[in-house]
Amino acid sequence: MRILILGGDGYLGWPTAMYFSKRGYDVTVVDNYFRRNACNELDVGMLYPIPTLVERAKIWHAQTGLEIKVVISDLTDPEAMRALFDGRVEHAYAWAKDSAFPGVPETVIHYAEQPSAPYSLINYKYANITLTNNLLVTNNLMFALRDFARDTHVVHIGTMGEYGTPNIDIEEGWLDIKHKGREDHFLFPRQASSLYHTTKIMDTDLMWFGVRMWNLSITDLMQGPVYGIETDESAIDDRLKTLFNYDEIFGTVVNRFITQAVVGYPLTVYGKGGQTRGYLNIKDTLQCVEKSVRTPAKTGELRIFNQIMETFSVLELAELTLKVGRKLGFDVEMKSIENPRKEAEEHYYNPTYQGLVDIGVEPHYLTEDVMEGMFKVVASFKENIRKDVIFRGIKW
Ligand code: USQ
Repeated sequence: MRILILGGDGYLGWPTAMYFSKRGYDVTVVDNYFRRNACNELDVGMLYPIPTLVERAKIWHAQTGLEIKVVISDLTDPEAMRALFDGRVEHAYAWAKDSAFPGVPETVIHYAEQPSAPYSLINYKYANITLTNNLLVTNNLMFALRDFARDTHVVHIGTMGEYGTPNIDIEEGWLDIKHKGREDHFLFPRQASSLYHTTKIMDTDLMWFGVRMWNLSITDLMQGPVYGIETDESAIDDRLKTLFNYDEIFGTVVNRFITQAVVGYPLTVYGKGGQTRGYLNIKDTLQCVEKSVRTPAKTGELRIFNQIMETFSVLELAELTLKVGRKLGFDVEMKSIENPRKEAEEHYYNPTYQGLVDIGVEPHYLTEDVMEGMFKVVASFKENIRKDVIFRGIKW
């Protein structure tokens, strides 16, 4: 099966590319280096340097004999997107053993988005970059599918943040509503708490439009914050590790807390710490995406799964980090700091997350052992950790 991964250089994109390549899929990755460029521009630091996407594909090939084709292009340009489906000459590989157009992909995995809530609220300029990047890429994809590939299944990464923290149970994407004696089936009410999350709501709306108008087949995975570094495929060569951010802008909370613990920076619990979210290991992102690819949405279906394995409050995560860090001999403290975000710090949170398990996903959990493993990897790069990028206080 031919798989096209949009955003193949990111935290999830590169591990996904290796995962599918290893399992015999014909993988092409596309990226415009947005994440690397933004990290450089904003001077956020990363735990370790990573090779370019072409270098990674070559290392992967040298280690496994498998080919991951690389295209460097900006998918906010509709022609760049369309070239991936119709094989025009503009479709130029930055690296491929065989540069012939492989044909229309049977599956597209769409990660090509600005993924950070704080980035989207730095100022109006970054808000606009987030809006234009995320919405244009998704809309360009919808039209490329309409014109060239209506049978192609799309797996898109959405976010649990689309739902916000409502005072009712969160269903998997849809809700039956009874009103004045009549009943209908609607997208679950969405209320995002950042502009980034708002673009994901708009993505869902664009995709739902494409499904209704053109009978497209789409799976939208509402994912919670991801943690982790290693996957089975990266274990074969250190240079294949995914990028790892621990800064305020691109780092997610578990990865940040472990890094803070390693350098003795008091864990940055925002406000009361009662913010509860659903979390998952990066290995489970790969499993969830693969199961979704293997059991695709039907023609004319927008299928939504909540992609989380367990829920924690920020305080619970800080306490776990404290316990594991101290056990390993690190000098760990936690400190509540004024919350730079506008979000509920104490709230009801009861999401449903059964759909992915029903199609065969076997969850990993954030146990003390798993966290210990992450501590060891992060500690091996301790000398690279920059305390100055851990907190800068981007306000909502
Ligand atoms: N938090 C802290 N201290 C920190 C960092 C975060 O208390 O140092 C809190 C935040 O205020 C928030 C929670 O931890 O309540 C999660 O924050 P996060 O930065 O890990 O996650 P978030 O900004 O919500 O975004 C991340 C990913 C995004 C994805 C989202 C899933 O960056 O791409 O969509 O997780 S979700 O949170 O379910 O919307």
